Amino acid sequence: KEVKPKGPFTPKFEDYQQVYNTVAKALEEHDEYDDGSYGPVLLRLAWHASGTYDKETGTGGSNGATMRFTPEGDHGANAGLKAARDFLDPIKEKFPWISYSDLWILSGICAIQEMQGPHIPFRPGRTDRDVSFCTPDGRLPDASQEQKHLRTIFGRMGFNDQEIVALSGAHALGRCHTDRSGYDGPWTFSPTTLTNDYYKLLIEEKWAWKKWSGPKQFEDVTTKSLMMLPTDMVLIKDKSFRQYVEKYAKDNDAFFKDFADVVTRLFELGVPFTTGEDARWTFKSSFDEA
Ligand code: DDH
Repeated sequence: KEVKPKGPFTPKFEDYQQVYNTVAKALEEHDEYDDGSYGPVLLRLAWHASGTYDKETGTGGSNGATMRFTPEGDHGANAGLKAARDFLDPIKEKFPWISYSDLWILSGICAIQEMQGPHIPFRPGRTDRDVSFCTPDGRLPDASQEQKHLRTIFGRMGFNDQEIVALSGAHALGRCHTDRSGYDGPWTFSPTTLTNDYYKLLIEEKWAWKKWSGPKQFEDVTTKSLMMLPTDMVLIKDKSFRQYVEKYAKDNDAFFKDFADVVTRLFELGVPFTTGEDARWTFKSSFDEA
């Protein structure tokens, strides 16, 4: 006979791991999407939920999941992220006790780990907020800009040059869509596996302006099948950024370590946790030994 727990349900690590496993299974099942995975767009959802943080006012960040609402959901930078939110809806229905904001971050972590990236520690504690907490447009980076813009946008979140470069390695994953950002194509030849190829390609390939009527972007001269945004190229033009591109191009372990550290911080921006950093958990991925 089933024994129902008394009082409110307090989810534990095992419960969150079950959500993780369900996201991982859905990723595997829906391999018809894009390059074979919803992983990149799930990661982008978690990043755009978090990257609105402003350290001066404490507004924005991954607490709240306010991208569910207009106007934030309609901000240009968030075009296409409905695909990720819709993907997660059935999972939210299955686990009604988890907040959207915890679910989006947990799913971003799941996406990274299931695309063979490093483990990203997680702690719950995000609560969903109403439309009045939507952030103003313009807090996320604009791909047509230069180093000054990158330092302003990421500086507002609290990140330095090394952290900007480490975070940008996420562009090993996924692609640009003409019907979303206007840009077109993937950055690497393996857009559903996290590697340091983004840095290697930046340094080793020859890049030239793509000749087309779309927004200004770069293409690789050899195959013309890869792309870089103007903001990506800034990372090798600017001396301070470039030293980290060179470091990560040479050393995938160093990239994975720094990426895990900075993404952990990114995903916790603006969250009023009642637990300490020692309360973070690490989810088991499909690649880990049972
Ligand atoms: Fe990004 N990104 N991103 N990005 N991003 C796009 C796609 C993806 C910028 C612009 C774009 C980060 C930083 C930057 C991912 C993760 C991360 C697209 C294409 C544009 C444009 C969208 C589309 O058309 O569908 C700019 C500018 C910056 C910057 O200035 C540094 C960071 C920090 C991350 C992260 O995750 C930590 C991912 C993943 C994608 C692929 C999405 C997809 O659907 O595929």
